[in-house]
Amino acid sequence: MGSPFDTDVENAWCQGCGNFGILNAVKKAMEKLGREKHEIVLVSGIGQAAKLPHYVDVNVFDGLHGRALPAAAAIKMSNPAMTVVVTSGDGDIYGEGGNHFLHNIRRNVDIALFVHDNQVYGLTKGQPSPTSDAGWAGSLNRTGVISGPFPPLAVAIALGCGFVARGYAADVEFTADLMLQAIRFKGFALVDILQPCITYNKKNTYQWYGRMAYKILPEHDATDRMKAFALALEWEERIPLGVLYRSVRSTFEEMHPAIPGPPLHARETLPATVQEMLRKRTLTPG
Ligand SMILES: Cc1ncc(C[n+]2csc(CCOP(=O)(O)OP(=O)(O)O)c2C)c(N)n1
Repeated sequence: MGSPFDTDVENAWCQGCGNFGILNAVKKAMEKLGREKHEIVLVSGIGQAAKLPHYVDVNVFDGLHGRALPAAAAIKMSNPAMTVVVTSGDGDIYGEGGNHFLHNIRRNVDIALFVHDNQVYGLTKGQPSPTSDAGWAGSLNRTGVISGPFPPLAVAIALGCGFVARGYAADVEFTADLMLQAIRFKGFALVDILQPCITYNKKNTYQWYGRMAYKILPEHDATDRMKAFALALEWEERIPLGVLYRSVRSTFEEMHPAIPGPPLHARETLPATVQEMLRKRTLTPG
């Protein structure tokens, strides 16, 4: 059955790719969110995962490689009433965009970030990504990865990210529910999603994730940061799915003195104010 968020853009993903489950989950979450299409913007970087916004009928912005978050932050700051969601790959966000990942969490900009974590650079045909398992050997790294993997959830918790969760592309309903919670959360919210890449990652397959992944028990107290941290570091034998950590603090938009008030497009620009600014600027040496 179709979704009101379908587009007629031709899909470029491999048949059976984990990205399809994530796309369906995004559309389900959008349907349940109950906001108008023009109130939502999907932002991405570059990669196979970063094509997702093309397939969802809302406002979209494709940033440069690794630069989805700065664009998303600017959109949110200039119009805080918008629902701003970033969807992109592990290479894009944790590699090229790693610095933006750290500092947008630290600032607590109210953005929901969904990472398609296939542990490989898919679009560029199989190089290891920051989350590739140590020892993993792909078509472009035949002797295996030497470095240990970047632990996104542990890093996010360490930085005080208020909503930290993990989904799984093969469990669409479960992942859509995490996405909806992340979008409704006030502050930076991360959902890292296990996403099998059937073409370039022959280790972390549907079977492998299916064996390793388990749902966090309902008794888990998501406000307990140390317990959340311990869960975030689980990987070698079992991979926890669900909300690991939850805590609320003021958002960047709430704290920034210039942001509260009407959105930028609705503010009046008085020529006299601009002239005064220019006059001061030309009088200021340096
Ligand atoms: C500055 C820059 N460096 C490198 C590239 C080449 N490049 C395009 S996509 C990509 C990797 C994307 O990997 P990931 O984010 O994991 O997404 P996937 O394709 O696996 O979904 C790279 C290295 C680029 N476009 N721009």
